[in-house]
Amino acid sequence: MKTALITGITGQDGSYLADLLLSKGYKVVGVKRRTSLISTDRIDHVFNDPDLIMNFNLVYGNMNDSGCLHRLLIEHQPDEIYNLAAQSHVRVSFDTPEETTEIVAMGTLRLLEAYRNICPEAKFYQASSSEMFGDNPENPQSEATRLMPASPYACAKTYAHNLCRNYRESYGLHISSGILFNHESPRRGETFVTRKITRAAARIKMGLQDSLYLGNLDAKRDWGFAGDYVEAMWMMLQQEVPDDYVVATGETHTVKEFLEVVFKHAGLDIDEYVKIDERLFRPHEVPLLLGDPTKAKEKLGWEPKTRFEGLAKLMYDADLRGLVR
Ligand code: NAP
Ligand code: F7E
Repeated sequence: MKTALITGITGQDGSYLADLLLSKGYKVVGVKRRTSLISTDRIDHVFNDPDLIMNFNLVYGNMNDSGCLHRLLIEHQPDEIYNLAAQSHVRVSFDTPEETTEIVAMGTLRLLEAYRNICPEAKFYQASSSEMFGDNPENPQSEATRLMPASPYACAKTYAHNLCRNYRESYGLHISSGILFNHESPRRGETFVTRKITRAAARIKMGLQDSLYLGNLDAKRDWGFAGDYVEAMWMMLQQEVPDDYVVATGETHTVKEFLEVVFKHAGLDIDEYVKIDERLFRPHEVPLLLGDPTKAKEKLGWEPKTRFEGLAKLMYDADLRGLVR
């Protein structure tokens, strides 16, 4: 039985990846930081399933604590390591740049050092991001596109991305980075724009909320479904040769288009409920992200199954179901 260690287990991707690996018969070690409130909502279903919980081990750990990361790798000797932990909110990274850098950049360095010293035979996945393309107007963006990060979050991810390539080349380690474009789901954090919209629409529909404040509606993103994207992560670590891959749908849409699909599906009038709040604009916006997933398709055989409209509708439906339950 293979053992996979996942940092960021309580996050959106950590939870989908745990589902996938448990379904494939892995033993999963999920690393969770201590929080003052319980933060395991996204993995509670694993605890409630006697078959899954047998192979699941939730352990405390923190990307800021080298000793702890070393101890976890010594104790669990993983075959695969998925580094998903992050302060992942771009807007918030402008407010907490040092904390973001500590977790995303230095945290990755700490984990890589533990990995190369303790279990260098393992395979390592790094959660890189399309935000690294930032200010580069070239599109669609591929593995060859120059990185021009435009936020503290993206700068920290770029450091971690470069470091992973450097460790792969310097020490011959099996490290692959997935340059993932935005991916969403009913488990998406409530302050990211897609979930903010679907949650608000469901609450408005149920009479629990009377307005939705948003920032820049013109930004364009390449949005896919998180459940599809964790499959690409796993596929990367099944390759003989490690490499970097763009994971995207190859379609881009504005925030306004997402809003329109959701409000139409909900039977709501945008003009009646949606207001623009200048405070939600960013100090520096990334105007357009559009990925070219050709390499992932050709080398991994990966393709997205869920498309833009279907994604928006399934997220709204899930939020509505959550309220009428
Ligand atoms: P997420 O929902 O924000 O999850 C982040 C996870 O990291 C949470 O489990 C969080 O724990 C954990 N974490 C934060 N600080 C930590 C620390 N100091 N030590 C240990 N764990 C810590 O993010 P996601 O959407 O699942 O994304 C997963 C990864 O992919 C992230 O690295 C993100 O930057 C990257 N990424 C995401 C996207 C996307 O569109 N979703 C696209 C490209 C790349 P708490 O639950 O305690 O906060
Ligand atoms: O913003 C605009 C905002 O916060 C998308 C992270 O997972 O994907 C994510 O980063 C767009 C931006 O995601 C609001 O200005 C308008 O243009 O949902 P978001 P993000 O910044 O693209 C990348 C790939 C990651 O790696 C990150 O970890 O929507 N927008 N109005 C808004 N955004 C938010 N959050 N809230 C608004 O009210």
